[in-house]
Amino acid sequence: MKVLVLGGDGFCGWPASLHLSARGDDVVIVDNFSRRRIDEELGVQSLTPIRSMVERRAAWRELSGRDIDVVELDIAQDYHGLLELLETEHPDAIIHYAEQRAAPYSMKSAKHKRYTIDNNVNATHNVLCAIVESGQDIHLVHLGTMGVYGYGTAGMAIPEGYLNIQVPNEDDVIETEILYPTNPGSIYHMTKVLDQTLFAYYAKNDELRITDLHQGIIWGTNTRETNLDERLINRFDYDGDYGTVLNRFLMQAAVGYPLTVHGTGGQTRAFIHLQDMVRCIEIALDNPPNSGDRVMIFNQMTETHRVRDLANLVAELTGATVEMVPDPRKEALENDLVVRNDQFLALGLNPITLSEGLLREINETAGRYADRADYSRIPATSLWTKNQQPGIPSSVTGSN
Ligand code: USQ
Repeated sequence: MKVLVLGGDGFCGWPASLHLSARGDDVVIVDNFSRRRIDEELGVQSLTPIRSMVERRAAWRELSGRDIDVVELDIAQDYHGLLELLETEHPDAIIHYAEQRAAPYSMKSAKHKRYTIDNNVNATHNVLCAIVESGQDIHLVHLGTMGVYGYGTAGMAIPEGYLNIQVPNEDDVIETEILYPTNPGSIYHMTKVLDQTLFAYYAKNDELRITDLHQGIIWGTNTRETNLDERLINRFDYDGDYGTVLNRFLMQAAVGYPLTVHGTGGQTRAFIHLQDMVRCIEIALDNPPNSGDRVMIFNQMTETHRVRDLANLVAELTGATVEMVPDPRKEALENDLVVRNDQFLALGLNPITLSEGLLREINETAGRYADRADYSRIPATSLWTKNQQPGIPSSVTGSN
């Protein structure tokens, strides 16, 4: 099938593009390369040496004999460019990753809040509007987040998007189904909540076929395809804005820096390995809803863990030290989390477990690249959490 991957240069978009191309899909990457510019703004860079899109494409062509087209386009700003693209390409499906995805980045200042809202909400609405205006029957697969449900203790297993409720009426009880009540913890997470409402409307009003994937925190860096050649390597973020918790702990352990546990580390979150993410995308593409159906929602996660348990596990495996630092975020310091993910399991997802994959991840990614890294290009501040410098690291003496 022909698939447009919006945001195909990013941490999830690039491995997904390769995975779909490898299985025979005709892939077109659409990206404005904003993620690379944000690295410059923050003064950080991927630990792994990611290549330009030109080099990435050439390497993939050489290795697989397959071509991935690339279109540079800002879908949040250039609606007509996007519409024209749909009219030229006639895709069967669109995968929408083209959103600013870091919660801490979205909370940095009024400018970052406004950028995140403008970019993410406009991008999503432009895609929906352009599908309708093009008159084509395109399946839209969107990368949402588990964060739309919020991180209080629900006291129940979080269902896949919808909640059956009973509302007491005068004489009887009305049974109905609603979207699970949202409780976003950042401006970024709120944009995914707003996306959800846009999807519900367009599925109802225009009968668009939409799948929304409520994804947990990714761990791991590479997939079968990105591992084929160093020129295909995926990005690895470890800084306080874009580095997600487990990958950050792996990097901190690799350079002999204390693992920065926020608060008590009692935050429980949902996780999924990057390889399982690309498999989920494939499953979602192959199992679209019908026109007129409600939005199809999957919980795209495989395990839940408490942050301090993960830190202790990494410390045990690597000998790293753990440091509790004041939490720079406004979030519950302790929560329980139980999540349903029956749909992906029923459709054939066979997840990589943290207990089998973590050691490999330590050796093959964070450890390998941190060993080769020139520490002067790893700003020490990027390993701290905001305004907190734990004990002076012995190996990271570089800068800041
Ligand atoms: N945390 C630490 N120490 C650190 C970094 C983070 O204790 O050095 C804690 C945070 O305070 C938080 C938890 O770890 O309680 C998770 O933080 P994170 O940065 O790994 O994840 P988050 O900000 O929630 O966002 C990430 C992705 C986002 C995705 C989301 C899925 O950046 O794109 O939507 O995970 S979820 O968390 O399930 O909503």
